[in-house]
Amino acid sequence: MTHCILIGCPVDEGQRRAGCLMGPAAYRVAGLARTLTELGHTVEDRGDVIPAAGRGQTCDNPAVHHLPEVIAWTEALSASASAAMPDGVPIFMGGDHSLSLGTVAGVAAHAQAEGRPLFVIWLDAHSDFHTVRTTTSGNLHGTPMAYAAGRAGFEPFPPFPAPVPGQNICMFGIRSVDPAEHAALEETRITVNDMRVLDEHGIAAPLRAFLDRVRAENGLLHVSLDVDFLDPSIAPAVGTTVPGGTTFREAHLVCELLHESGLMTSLDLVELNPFLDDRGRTAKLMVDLVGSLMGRKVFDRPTRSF
Ligand code: B3U
Ligand code: MN
Ligand code: MN
Repeated sequence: MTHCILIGCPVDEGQRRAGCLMGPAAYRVAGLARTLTELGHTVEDRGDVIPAAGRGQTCDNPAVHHLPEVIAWTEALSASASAAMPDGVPIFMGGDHSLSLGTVAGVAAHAQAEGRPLFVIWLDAHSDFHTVRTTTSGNLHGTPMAYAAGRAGFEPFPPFPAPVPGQNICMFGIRSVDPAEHAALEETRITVNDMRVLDEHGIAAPLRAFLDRVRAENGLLHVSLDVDFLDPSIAPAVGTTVPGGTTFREAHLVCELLHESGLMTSLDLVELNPFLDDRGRTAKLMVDLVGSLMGRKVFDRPTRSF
């Protein structure tokens, strides 16, 4: 039994397609709390985070938009995340992916205070490895992984507490990487399991290999689940659809393996744009995936003999 802490993060400023701010409401309507209580967990909904007003920060990259607002979200969400960590497993209901600038920062501060290493699993079509300087779209939802990894180029932001070492970061589902991100990733020890890897080896073996390392080092594990990790044919409610995503079955398997590991200590649900959904279908799928992440399964014993 886990104490699940729902935290609404209605962030919309990290991209240009309005609607992610309705994400937390959609998760509540789709029954996230009920799903968790039915699995035997306790649930506390801390409501939606309210950021302070932006303070007018600027940067040299003219493409970047809503910088002060995203910095204000980062500060507020980082504080909410580090406050929630000692109490249970926070589930951050987004909101676009720029919310992870704050959630991962707060989780990293907590991990540092505990003296434990932090590991991150990034389930996404994109690597989100731009900096404020390199982004060409100017959408800050394309930057949080680089911030957490401690890349230079985030000067207007608070310094990231205890950057996550590259070897502690593992990405899955990747199929859209910009040239600047590609060059920067090549300089790191981040494991990028792109769709080619998943097609060739399946998702279970690379995921188990990473989870073994988290376990061996007694790490905390933050999971960041972007709706576009999933194929747009099953999850249409997302601003940036990228064909060739994971299937319903692959996504559930990832979640089941994560549950079995017992290692996940915090979770982001990001990029759901309910305005683009088809009668709540994507919101319901995301809630079902959280069900698998938190223990829903057909049989208790995962590998039965045939
Ligand atoms: N890498 C591109 C596209 C992108 C990143 N994250 C999303 N889209 N959702 C960018 O704009 O930085
Ligand atoms: Mn993303
Ligand atoms: Mn994405």
